[in-house]
Amino acid sequence: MKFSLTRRQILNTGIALGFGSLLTRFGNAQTISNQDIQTNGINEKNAKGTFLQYSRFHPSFGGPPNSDQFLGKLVPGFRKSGLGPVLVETPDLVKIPWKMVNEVKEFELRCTPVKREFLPDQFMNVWGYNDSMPGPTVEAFQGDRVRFVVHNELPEPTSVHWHGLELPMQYDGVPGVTQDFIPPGGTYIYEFDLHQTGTFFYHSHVAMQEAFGMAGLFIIHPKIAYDPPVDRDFALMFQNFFVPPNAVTADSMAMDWNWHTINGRSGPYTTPMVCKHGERVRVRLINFSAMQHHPVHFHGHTFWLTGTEAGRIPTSAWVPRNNTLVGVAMAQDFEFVAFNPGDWIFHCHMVHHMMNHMVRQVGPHIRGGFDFSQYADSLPARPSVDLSLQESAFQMPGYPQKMQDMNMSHNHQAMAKITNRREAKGMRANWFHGVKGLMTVLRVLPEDLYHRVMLSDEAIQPGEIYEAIAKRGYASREEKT
Ligand SMILES: [Cu+2]
Repeated sequence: MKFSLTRRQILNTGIALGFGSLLTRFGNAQTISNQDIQTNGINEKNAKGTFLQYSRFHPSFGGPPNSDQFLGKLVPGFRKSGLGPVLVETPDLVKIPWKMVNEVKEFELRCTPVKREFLPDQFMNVWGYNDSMPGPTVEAFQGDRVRFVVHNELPEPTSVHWHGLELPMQYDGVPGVTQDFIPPGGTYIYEFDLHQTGTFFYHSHVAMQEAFGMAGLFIIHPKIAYDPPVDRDFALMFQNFFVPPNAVTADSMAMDWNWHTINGRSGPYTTPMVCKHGERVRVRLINFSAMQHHPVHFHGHTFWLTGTEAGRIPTSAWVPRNNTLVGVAMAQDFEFVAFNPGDWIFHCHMVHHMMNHMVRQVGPHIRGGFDFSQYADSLPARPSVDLSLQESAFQMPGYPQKMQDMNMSHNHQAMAKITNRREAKGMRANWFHGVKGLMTVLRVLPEDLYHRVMLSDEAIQPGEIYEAIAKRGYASREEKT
């Protein structure tokens, strides 16, 4: 399937050609000969428009850059215009249910301690909402009136701030400034109208509680989907924590970090996002790290920045990127056409954010056969570092260049939690070696392979889907349509 040229594209092309003829007409010193054109690689075939066309099924330019189809900018998905939006998908997180009470959508939020499984069998003590960290996702529509009944089940006072929402002051959730603290065991009711749309979030307005994980996604859809409509809408929340060696409780006072989570899990436990070849996809990303900004990179595609934490960006101001910096408490919406079949990494590009538990080897764990009491009792009793444990001169001591504690040989059951998920079916056998910390995977699957992975229960061998895609390349759906 190819897109025909839009009127605007034809006009743009005409302007470019017209400029060339102007140069000739006015005898500009820089006349361009046919030979020059050939040697510069601007051959006739390209000039006639090879790169003006866009395909949703293979790499293509779709230019010139100010055209609507340039790198898929305004190329729609399969979903028709004028319909309601697709609902958001939040891997590894549930949505918060609501009930309609006198035409108000009522949500119940409990502020709770949470044991969150960052990696298989590695549970960390954090705080969140409704026994989840991040809290369950709030999904609402423009025009809704919402009510949040908030119960504080924590051992200390708290409050909830609705980040970015334009609401009556007394519901802004800042203790002291706009309300009293919600005491332990207490309840507070927030109620307001939603006139905005976009990627928002809610969080405790007690700083140390924020650093301890108390936040959640708050997605507000327009009643009719924005054009061009997307077929998939994913939302991710990035967070950082410091969990000291031999501890399972995050230290919210620390200025350091060693654990990174996407929707409450570290790579490779982050569940892959899966879409179909040719779909238009949106990924919403909120950075709720306490202290860290994240340059977020997506492989194999170019995405357009279509929204911020303040909502939709006008299309004239969209920016194409493959890596974009998302600062603390900022959100960005990425949209792209999933033209490129495969398993594509979606990750923060800070090298230290692409690892887990960087202090795992510090302290007793690096010296086998010793326990922590040897460190605590007396200096002379402390075991010395056995340098022979270093495998080569090029390996940094204490530095996790390998999958710390996550090799297949260590714990088959834990690895099964990663590899046995439906979303990871048919990926290469050792894919998890390349996915750590703030990393996840977005899989673009041709229709038939999508069906096998996501909808059928047939056994799929490791690498089977990867091999199928590598073999057939882009010739999947396009040939049928
Ligand atoms: Cu980062």
